[in-house]
Amino acid sequence: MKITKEQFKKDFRKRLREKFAIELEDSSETEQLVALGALVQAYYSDAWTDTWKEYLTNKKKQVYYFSIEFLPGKMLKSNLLNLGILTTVQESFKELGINFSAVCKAEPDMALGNGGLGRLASCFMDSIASCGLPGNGNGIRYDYGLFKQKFVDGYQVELPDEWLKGGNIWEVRKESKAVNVLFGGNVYLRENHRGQLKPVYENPRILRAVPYDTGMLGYENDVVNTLRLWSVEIPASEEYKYQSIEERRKLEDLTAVLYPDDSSEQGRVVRLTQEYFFVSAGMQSIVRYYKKIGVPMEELYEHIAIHINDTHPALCVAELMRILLDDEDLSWERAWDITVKVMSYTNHTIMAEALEKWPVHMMQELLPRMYQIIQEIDRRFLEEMAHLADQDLIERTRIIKDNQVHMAHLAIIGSHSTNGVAKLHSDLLRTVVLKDFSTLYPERFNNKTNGIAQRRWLQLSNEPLSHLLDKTIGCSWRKNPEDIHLLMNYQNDEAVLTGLGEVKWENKKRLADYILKTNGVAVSPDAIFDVQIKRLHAYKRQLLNLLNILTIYFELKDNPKKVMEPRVFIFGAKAAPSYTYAKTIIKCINEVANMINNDESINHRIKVVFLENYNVSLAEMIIPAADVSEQISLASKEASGTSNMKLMLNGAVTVATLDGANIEIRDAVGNDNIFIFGLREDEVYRYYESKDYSAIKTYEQNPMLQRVLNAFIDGTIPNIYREGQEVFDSLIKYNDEYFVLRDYDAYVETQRKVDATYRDTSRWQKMSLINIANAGRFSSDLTVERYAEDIWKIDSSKIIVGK
Ligand code: GL7
Repeated sequence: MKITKEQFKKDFRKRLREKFAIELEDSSETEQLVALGALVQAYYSDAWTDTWKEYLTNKKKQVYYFSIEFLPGKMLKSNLLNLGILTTVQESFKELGINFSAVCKAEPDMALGNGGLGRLASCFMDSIASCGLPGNGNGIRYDYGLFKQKFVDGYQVELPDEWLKGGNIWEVRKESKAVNVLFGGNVYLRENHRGQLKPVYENPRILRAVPYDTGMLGYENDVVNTLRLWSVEIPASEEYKYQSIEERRKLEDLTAVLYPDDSSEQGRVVRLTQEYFFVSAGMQSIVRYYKKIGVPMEELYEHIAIHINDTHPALCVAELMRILLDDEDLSWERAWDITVKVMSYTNHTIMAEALEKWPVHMMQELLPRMYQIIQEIDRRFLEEMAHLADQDLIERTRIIKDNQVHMAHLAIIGSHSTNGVAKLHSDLLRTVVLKDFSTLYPERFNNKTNGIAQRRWLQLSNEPLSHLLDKTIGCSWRKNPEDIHLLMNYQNDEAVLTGLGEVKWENKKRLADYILKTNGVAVSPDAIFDVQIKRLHAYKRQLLNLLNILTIYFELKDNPKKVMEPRVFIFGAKAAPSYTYAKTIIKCINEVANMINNDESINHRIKVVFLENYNVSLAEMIIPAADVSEQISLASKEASGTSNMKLMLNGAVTVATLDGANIEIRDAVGNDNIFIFGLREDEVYRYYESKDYSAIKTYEQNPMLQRVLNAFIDGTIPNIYREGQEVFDSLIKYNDEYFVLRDYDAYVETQRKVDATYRDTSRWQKMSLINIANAGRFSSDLTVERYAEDIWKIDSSKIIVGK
């Protein structure tokens, strides 16, 4: 949109008065934020209405992305950028004497997700709108986002994230679109007057699902799609049943927290309830909308695509069947045919715990109608496959077995597409993890390598680099991410390389200031900034990083004159509250940091910094400042990774195992511009088969490794009496499940190469440039276009929205 500064300033003052009966001069940053949010919303409200009307009148096929997590972070700057008024607002604020960054800071981070999976969903929302694709998100409006992490004596402490306390400036409550969702009770089938079998519900618990919609703005294209998040309420008709506050609260708590503690049965019931809650509400609202376009139910798949993001929304399959059978009177065969054509599924991990299974008794009690339908899907699956010779295969792939409902099986059998999120991951799905299914349905399997929204991860979070790119290769990269490749023409241009160095230094300085403020540790922007930011998980091997840090530390202690570049090791990671081993690692990193940072004898050559409360906003500050990107998961375990792409785009050079999307990054930049080390995935599998890995042997044969590991248990690292032993045991007594020791030597050696390469400044800057220049292919715009074309069959070509 176009707006002059004068007009904007007038509008803004007016909004402040309308909202708070206040003059600009007396307003607080939060009031300014709320007024600006309301104004921005007013600016895009026409485009929002035009967008859905356009979809409606042209009966455009739309995708609905069902995800139990969305992780948008702050949305103000992104909305301003996409509306095309970011600079206007920044300049106007300056003229008004308002601190724009402080206003941005006042916005809470919307963190309705844990990590990569939720963030990917939000990158997709941005890209779907920016590519002009008709698509919407469907999820849960949690009252509390992902916990706030604090460190107390080096331990992780979790505090509630009350992100809604000051209200959410972007959401619109859609009272009129509320639906009821039924749980529990008894369900039996009875013949109606037309001879059809229909369910009769006895004593169900009825919950009201109220949607809150948020506009998802496309980049300078007047498209505004919808993210619909559901919140639970008690329906008026049921009020009388919940007279005590406690009973009410128990119900209302259903959408309170993002990840109920699944170590207890009660927590697991809440989680399953949440899953059905947002699936049923979303599905009902889609069908209601569909009926408005006035096309027969049989053609549903020509107008609607539903995407199941990981197994959490897998009940979409059974719920659509329920609606088509029970409410729309379709035959099973017709309903099934439609359902399979409508649904598609993405698998995001090969870790077994993520392939959800629910006990039969739980599903029966909580979701009796769902269970009946799943039983019938299972029965018909067995019938359909009965002709196959391999009866074991059928047993392995059926949905209900061992008294459990296998949600991934439901998702695969009930959809036309199953994809992994990087080439290697998709290959492993086909050949190992879901091999049986790919034997049954080879045509359903495909790969869609993840991507990242480059608007947020470059244009917004790294303005200095963006300006340098504009100056060097023009501005087309802002719309067409692959145009960043033009930067390759400057790989030997001294001025550009120096410019890149200056940009990086500026970003490092900003991060250094933040580190000093938050951690009280002084670090120099001249040091290598070595970054590992991701959830804390044993397979991601933050521990391997720590072992290398200790190695360097001991080398420095032995030889204070050791030739090496100063380095700052930066960590950001949250551990799941019930994952004690991950918390142990956090404590160990923090204690090593204390020990090293306070040891004057090594002359500040290395520093270790663990930043608290890693989230989207913090990522936006760390990533532009990174020199080295640590992507060191055990090969085969990280499905894709997406911080690897963000760091590369910002000029960090990757130290990586050949895992997930690291392989595609290697292919993009070439072996000379990345540091690859460690076991390959086939070697990992060979070890699993041969069972001849001995961690203790590795330990015994390597004196430095011994010294490093002993430091965990001999008091060298202070204050980790219990934790040190736990780490030591995990490696030695329990034989090092993630081959940390096996990869130790290779990793230490590679880090030495990193050090030597960094010393050659122009070589390093060239590597950095090549990484930036080749990151365009990891734009989520391209990823969603592939989903749109191959899986969802939706298109943007004819969209002409608004003016
Ligand atoms: C994840 C994968 O672990 C990660 O590798 C991938 O990039 C991401 C998005 O596809 O999905 N799976 C998962 O359960 N989480 C992830 O981040 C939390």
